[in-house]
Amino acid sequence: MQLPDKRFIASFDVDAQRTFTPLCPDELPVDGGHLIGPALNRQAGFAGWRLGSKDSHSPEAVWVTEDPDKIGQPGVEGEHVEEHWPVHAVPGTEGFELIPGLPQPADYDFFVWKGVELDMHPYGACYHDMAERISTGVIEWLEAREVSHVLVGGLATDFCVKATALQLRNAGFATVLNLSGCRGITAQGVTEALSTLRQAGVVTIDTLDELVPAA
Ligand code: VGL
Repeated sequence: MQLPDKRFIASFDVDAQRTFTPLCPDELPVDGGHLIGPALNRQAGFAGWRLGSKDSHSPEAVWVTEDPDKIGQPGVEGEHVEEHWPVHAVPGTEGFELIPGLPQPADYDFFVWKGVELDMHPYGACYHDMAERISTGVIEWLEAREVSHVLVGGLATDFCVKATALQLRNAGFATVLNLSGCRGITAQGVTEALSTLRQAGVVTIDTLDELVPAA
């Protein structure tokens, strides 16, 4: 895929947090999630801007469950929460931290902390609510800089990465999902996510070698 000048390209590290890796086995470990740092750093090298997001959840959130049968299952009343999950991404704990090798949040050009309210658990990083009414500012920030292309990676492919890529595509950005910089929770979830994303016009690439920088 041919890319424009770097200043029109942003790179997005979605929820690349230890909570979604085997470093935090009691939270929401995703196979290989701790290994994507180098791929995300390389991805950022194709872009003029680097954005990131973190899940930022209370252990008292309404969607918290310890029942393994409930994890990933719907059933919380209200429009802002779709599924139950174990406690994860709690500020002040190891799981909240970015995976090894990434910059600190303060070193990104733009950063989103999401899911702070007890009854809100958004997946996408562009809106605070599931109804996609309250912007986190990502889209407006990119538009203000006339960014046209967004390269996306992070955790997990089948939830927050998928939702963020769809939101960016629906906002009109040429959106590229870098599969070398993502890991998913389930194989079936990833297959379904990729199908949905491709139908929406998101370009998926297996490796960054498929990108051709501007001359
Ligand atoms: C995520 C499940 C629950 C994600 C967050 O970041 O993909 N998945 N919470």
